[in-house]
Parts: sequence; C-alpha cells; structure tokens
Amino acid sequence: MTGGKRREDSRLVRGHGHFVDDDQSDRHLHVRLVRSPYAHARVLGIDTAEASAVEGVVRVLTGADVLRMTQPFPQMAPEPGALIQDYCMAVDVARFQGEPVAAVVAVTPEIAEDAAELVRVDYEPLDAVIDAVESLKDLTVLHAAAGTNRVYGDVFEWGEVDAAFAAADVKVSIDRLHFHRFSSTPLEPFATLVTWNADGGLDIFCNISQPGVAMKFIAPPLGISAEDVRLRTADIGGGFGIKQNLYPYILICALASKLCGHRPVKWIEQRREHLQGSAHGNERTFLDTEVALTRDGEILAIRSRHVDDCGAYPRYEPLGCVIWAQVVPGPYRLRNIRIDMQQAVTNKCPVGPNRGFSRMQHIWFLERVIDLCGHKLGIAADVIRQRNYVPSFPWTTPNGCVYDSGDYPQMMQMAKDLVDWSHWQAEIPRRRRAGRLIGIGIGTTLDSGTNNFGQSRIVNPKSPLTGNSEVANARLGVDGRVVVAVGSVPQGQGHETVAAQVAAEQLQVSSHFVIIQPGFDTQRNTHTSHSGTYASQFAVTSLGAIHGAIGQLMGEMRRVAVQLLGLPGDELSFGERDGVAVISHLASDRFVSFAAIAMRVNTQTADLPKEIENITLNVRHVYRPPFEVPDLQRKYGNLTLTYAAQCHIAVVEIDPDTCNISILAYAAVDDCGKVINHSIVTGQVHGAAAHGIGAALMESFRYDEFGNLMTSTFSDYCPITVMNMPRLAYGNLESPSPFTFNGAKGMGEGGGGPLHTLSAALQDALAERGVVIAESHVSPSDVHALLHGLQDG
Ligand code: MCN
Repeated sequence: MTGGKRREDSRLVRGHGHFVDDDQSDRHLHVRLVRSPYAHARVLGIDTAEASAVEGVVRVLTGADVLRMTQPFPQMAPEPGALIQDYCMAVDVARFQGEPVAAVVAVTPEIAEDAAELVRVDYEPLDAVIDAVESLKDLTVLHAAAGTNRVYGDVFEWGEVDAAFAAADVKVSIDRLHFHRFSSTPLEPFATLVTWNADGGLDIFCNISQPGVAMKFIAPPLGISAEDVRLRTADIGGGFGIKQNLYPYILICALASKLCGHRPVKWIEQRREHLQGSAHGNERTFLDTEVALTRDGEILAIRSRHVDDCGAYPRYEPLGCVIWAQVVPGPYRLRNIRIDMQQAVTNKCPVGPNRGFSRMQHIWFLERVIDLCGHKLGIAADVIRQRNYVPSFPWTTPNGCVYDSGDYPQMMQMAKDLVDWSHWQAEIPRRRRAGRLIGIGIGTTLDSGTNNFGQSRIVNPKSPLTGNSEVANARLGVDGRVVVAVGSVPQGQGHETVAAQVAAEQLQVSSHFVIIQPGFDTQRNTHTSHSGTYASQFAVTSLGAIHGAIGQLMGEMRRVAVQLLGLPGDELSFGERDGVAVISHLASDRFVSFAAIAMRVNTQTADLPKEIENITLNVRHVYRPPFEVPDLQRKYGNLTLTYAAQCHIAVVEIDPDTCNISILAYAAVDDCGKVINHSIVTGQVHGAAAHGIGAALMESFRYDEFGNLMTSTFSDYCPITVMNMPRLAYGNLESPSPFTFNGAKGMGEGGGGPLHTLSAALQDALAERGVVIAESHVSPSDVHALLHGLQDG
C-alpha cells in the first residue's frame, strides 16, 4: 500500500482524538497570564491584591515566586549567551511585548481571565532594541549578565575563498537582503496540564513537539531529578516546529501546582498569545554579500555577513546559527564560502524552530544570490542553475555533508513540464508588451531535515560525533497483534498510518494486525533524548527504529515457532492464512499463529524450553545514524544525511493599480527518495507549499519602532487559507537514498520553496522597473512602495 486512507483520521475527524484540553476535571485549576504591554520595561512592582480577592482565584504568581523557586533555564549557547538569565516569567525586566509577568490561578479559565485584568503592574519603560544589526552595537544591552547583545557568532569558512575571488572573471556585490519573521499557526496552540504531586513527582501532559530535548530544560531549573518528571503527549493539533518553546509555560504551571496544594494546573494558550509570545521563526539579515563567478555564470565563491535576530532570549539558539550549515552550498557545486554569522538578542518574541528551520533562510539567500547574479550576467534563471547544480551523487559538500541522491536537472525539467514552461516563455513577453507586470521564478530547495547525524561536525570538524536517534518498542500482544510504540509525536503527519504500513509489510500481514502507539511518555521507555517530531526525521529515524524492532521481534517469533512446530527455522515464512497472522513452514505446510506464539511465551511459562526462556517478545531498537556504520563512514566521511529536494516554478502577475499579486501557475516537484505513502507525501508538499506561499505574500510579524507587534491577530497576520492557494501542479521524482533501509528521505519541512520561488517571480515581473526584491515577504503595499517609493503603511 502506498496511499489509501489514514488510520488516525477517522478518530480525529469524529472528535475522538485526545488533546490536552480534552482532559477535564473539577480538580483542575486554570492559569491566565498577565503579559507585558511593553517591549522593554523594568517591572517596578506588581499589586495582586485586587485579583487575589476575586472569588475563585487561588493564587497569583509573580516574578518573585519564580525567582524564589527556580533557577534560570540552561542555555544551549556558550558564553556570552550562556550567561543570560532566562526564567519562565519576567523577574525584574520584561524584554518583549507579551512576556509573562504574572500568572493568575483560578478554579475556572473565565475567573482567571477576569482576575488577570485586575493585576496592576508598575512599569518603567526602557529603550527597545528592534533591529538585530543595530542590536550588535550594544547601545542598549538587554541582558546585563551577558554584557552584550551578541549572544553567539563565528566566521565559517570552507574552501579557498580569497583565491577564488582573485581568479574570478566577474564579481557581483549584493546589497542588504532580509528574511522576515513569520511563524506557524497550528490549529491547536500551546497547551499543558501539570501536576506537581506531593510526593515530589512532576506529571506533565502537553503538546510539545520535541519532548526529548525539552526534558533537559524542565528538571534543572526546578532543582529536581529528571527521574521525577513524567512527561507525556497524545494527539497534537499541528506544530510545525515551534511547539518546542513550550517549556517556560510548563514551569509556570508546575510552580502554580506546587503553590496551590498540588492540584493539576492547566494552561491553554489563546491565539493572540500564540502570535505574540509563542515562538517566531528566525529573522535573518544578509549584508555585504560578494559573489565570484566565471563569465559563464559558474559560481566560484561567496562571502557574506549574516545576522540572526533571536528575539529576547536565545532559548533554542544557537542551533539556528549552525543548522544552515547542513546546506552550505544549497543544490550547487559551490566549494568556497565564507559566512560571518552573528546572533543578536532584540526586544521581540524569542525565536524557535519553524518549518525549514535556519536552512530555509540560507536557501532563500542562495537562490536570491543566483538569480541576481544571473540577471547581472544576462543568463536565464534556469540556465545559471543548470550550470551550477551538483552533478553527481553522493556529493560531499565543502564542510563534509554528504548529499545522498538526487537529480536536480531532471527535477527542474519535470517542474517546467508541469507548469508549461514553453507556453509561458511565449506568453510572458506577449503580456509584457501589453503593459502587464508578469514574471516567472524558479526555486530549488533542499530539505535536509533528517539531520543532525553529525551536526556538531558541520561547523567544527574536531567535535565529537553526535547523532539524532529514535527508538521503537515492538511486542507481540497476547491476541497475536503486534504492538509498536515509537517516540514520535505526530502533529498531522500520519505517523500511525505509515508506521503500521511499514511494520505490516515487514511482517507480511495486513496492517490491522499492527497496533501503533505513537507519542512520548517517559514512563513507557519509548524515547531517546532526540525523540519527538521535528527535523523531518520520522521517515528515517522512526521508521528505521521500527524496522529494526520488527526485525528483532520476528527473530524471537521465529525461535518460538521452531519450538512449537518442532521443525527447523530455515523455511519459515510470515504471512496470513484465512485471515489469521501466522508463521508457516513452507515444506511441510504446517503453521502456527502469532497468537499461539504469544500464548506460549506469556501464559504457558511453567515449562518453557531452555532455548526460548530468555525470549520476551518485547524488544527495543534504537535507530543509529548510518555514520556509525564503518563502511559508510570510510566511503563517504562522517556525515551522512538525507537530502530531499524540491523544484518549484511560479508565474505571478501584479496588478499595476492595486499592486495585488496573483499566482497564475505553480508547479512543485518533490524528490524524497522512495515514497512510502504517496497520499501523505502529497499532503506534506501541499501543506509546505501553503506555508511558504502564505509567508511570502501574506504572513509577517511586523513590529513598530517601540517593539509593539502590529500583527498580533489573525486579521493583521493574515494566515493563508485554502481560498488563497493556487492550484498546485504536483510531480514526484524518486531517487532512493542509499543511506536508509527503505530509500526514503525526510521531506516534511519543504524547505520554504515558495519563498524564494515567489521572490524570483516577483523580481522577474518587476525587473524592468529597476526593482530588486530584497525581502522574503512582499505584500501588495510593499509592491506599491517598491514601485512608487512609498513606505509600507
Ligand atoms: N514520508 C513518506 N515517504 C517518504 C518520506 C516521508 O511517506 N519518502 C512520510 C512519513 O512517513 C511521514 C511524512 O511523510 O508520515 C513526513 O515525514 P518526515 O519528512 O520524516 O517528517 P516528520 O514526520 O518527522 O514530520 C516533521 C515535519 C516537520 S519538521 C514539520 S515542521 C512539519 C511537517 O513535518 N510539521 C507539520 N509537516 C507537518 N504536517 C502537519 N500536518 N502538521 C505539522 O505540524
């Protein structure tokens, strides 16, 4: 099966899913947060008396409680970033609009909401730092403990950059480019239900997307052992990366529970809070870019300066500062590159991983660069790409990443066919002659999300190898069905369907013989510290773990079958007979059911033969990245990642009067290796395309000079809906990965293909007017400003 219905959908569409807010009880207390209206302000005092007096209010927490009961979160960044004091709530200074400064705990959410309005906070407004490049000047330092706003930075250089510039025929300088802030708008915002039990155990039910990593942030600030923490997830209503930043809210609820008689405390985020204070994608500014090329348009070297805006607290950073390095040259055979990469804090919402995390920004930059160079040299966008594409696979990049497989020219050809390239080549000049503003753009994207196999070495070859992993447990249930538990936390990606499909195929039985238990639970022992759903890792790490666990389980089942049948194991085969899952002995035609095997081991235990006494029919398999396989390591170096790729082509037209932008045609070709489930992959490509089109044309977090978020409601943020989507001409190219058992590559992020494709198409449409598209987000008012020199209102 490579398509068909998803097994989780019936449950979800009938309202039988299990989300955090489905847990209802009169014992629950509810939190409403009081958030700073200022981007930067000293908290001089908080008067909680009036709020506390409201009937039904149990407690009002402030920064003073936080300071007394917790330590700052550990920081991922080295010093000076590591010196930042990041608590779950502002303790003395609020550093972004929407930062929690108090939490009202009440018996109902409504009472908490009303009482929150009665909390009086005395603020002393401070100068707000809004622009990351300005922030690096340290005129106003956000975190005195760090002493600087520059929280991380380094110069990354691979190849012979200066020599390549010296040998170049042509040098192109590119002015400031800017990748804007946007995020994801999952149907279900952040949600958590926490009980800090009297015995010291902390029970957390939440919808965090990367619980394995979050565990590292939860226990240390509370001064408890990770063994005291039970964290579990169930259904999650979308995440797209940003649900990683939930842990500060988990801590607020934990403190509230402890202070309110160990009662369970629930917090469900509201939409405005989500837009204002959850997590935004990294905003990046690209400065002083220079490109060295041959006359024919071969890119020899790039040097540039990049500044990341982390928002008020680095939290998940500096990962964004290194993950782009998985795709240093993009889809191109570029070998020489120097990037001075800095990260600064600003008085804006902290950033978090957002679909295509950090790589999307980098690929947008490269795609803008190649288009602007093509324009300068008079080489068409398709031709300059063809001249620079990686020619063969596996391809080792200058920093040692290995692109596993692909065929970028073929992918572009498919996209051209789908969009009807030759038609538009004739039609665009015809319409332009009639005065219309119309353009076509190409974008090639890499999704290396199934990554992290050697992330540490991407930027520092001497650091120890680390790698993403995932774990699966497989056991044979007493009814003969195989129960698979995996530590992924699906948010809409259809993991139950695909996991069942892969396990059933291996067992050679129908998928209804397989029960899938996704979700993270520290008590179920089905996790590693990398568990979760992020970085497009399921297809590789989770399915790799499931494949390994099923293989181990089948080995145990075979040994029991040998005992039960009294026949040798070499002719045993798995399958079904009359609707029953069995292991058959081919030569004798005798067979034993899965259920009989389970019964033998689990219930008739008194006389278990010695040969099978250690068999549990309950196995655990940890997927290990292939760099640990000595052969692969010898052959390809240390870093073996999967690199899905996409080619998008868009045709856009701009109405010269209203500056409205219409997408006339859109093609997306995806290569994620061997496709396991076509309908899921098609859905992912459509979802990622919608995400990117929304970001390119509609969705943007805009702050004013004082740090007020101007787009904190859906009517201002304008999330894309199906009504705004063009018809996607979709194609699939399969170049199986040699590094995965099934040839699949992670692909769920989509890498932001529409962002650079639409930038390129808009550039093409406006080039004759002398316009350069230097922003990843272009709205009609931006077009108006570009054409008429007015500021975006
Ligand atoms: N798949 C397949 N064949 C392949 C590759 C993948 O059938 N060759 C399937 C996989 O089995 C999985 C899906 O496609 O069911 C996506 O696989 P993968 O690329 O491994 O990504 P993950 O499942 O790990 O999902 C994470 C990815 C990320 S990082 C973001 S962000 C994102 C995305 O998934 N968030 C999403 N897609 C999302 N889709 C929904 N509906 N909601 C989100 O929050």
